[in-house]
Amino acid sequence: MVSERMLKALNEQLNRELYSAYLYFAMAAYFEDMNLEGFANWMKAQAEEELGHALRFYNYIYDRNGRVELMEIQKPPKEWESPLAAFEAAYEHEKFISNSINELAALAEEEKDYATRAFLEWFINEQVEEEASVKKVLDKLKFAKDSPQVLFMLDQELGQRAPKLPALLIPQGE
Ligand code: OFO
Repeated sequence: MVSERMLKALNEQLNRELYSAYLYFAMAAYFEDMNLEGFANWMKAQAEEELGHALRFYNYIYDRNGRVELMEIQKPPKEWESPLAAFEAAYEHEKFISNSINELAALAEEEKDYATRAFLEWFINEQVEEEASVKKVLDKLKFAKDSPQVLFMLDQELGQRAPKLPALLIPQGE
């Protein structure tokens, strides 16, 4: 059983993970509109992985005999100034999420909730990967500046990304 304080914090993180999925779906839609299908694919894969993160929190809350409480999901932006601006926003968002995971870990330590602290280890490592993968694209976009050729090549590259889906999210028949 987790404390009321810990349960509230876990439910808030579940909401942030759902917002992350929402944000990346919004970015995918922005790229679809620009006919940058590879970028859209990358963002959809990112959004799907975020649903996986949300599911981990959902399941963990029940594993600890808690109650999931779904909250309103904030509306994400619809447009960005450029692909670069979208990836800058994605990078800022990932840093925000890393920070909130760290705060959760600090709370678990303060509460001597070592099971939650251990559960969060996966997310601490995942955030290193999340920040790095967004930063990698961001750096390439900075390098591309306004070159349509480089943007096209990057679009091809980002089209290769496949999501790492948890079993529950894999559509039947695949
Ligand atoms: Fe992007 O890692 Fe979850 O939110």
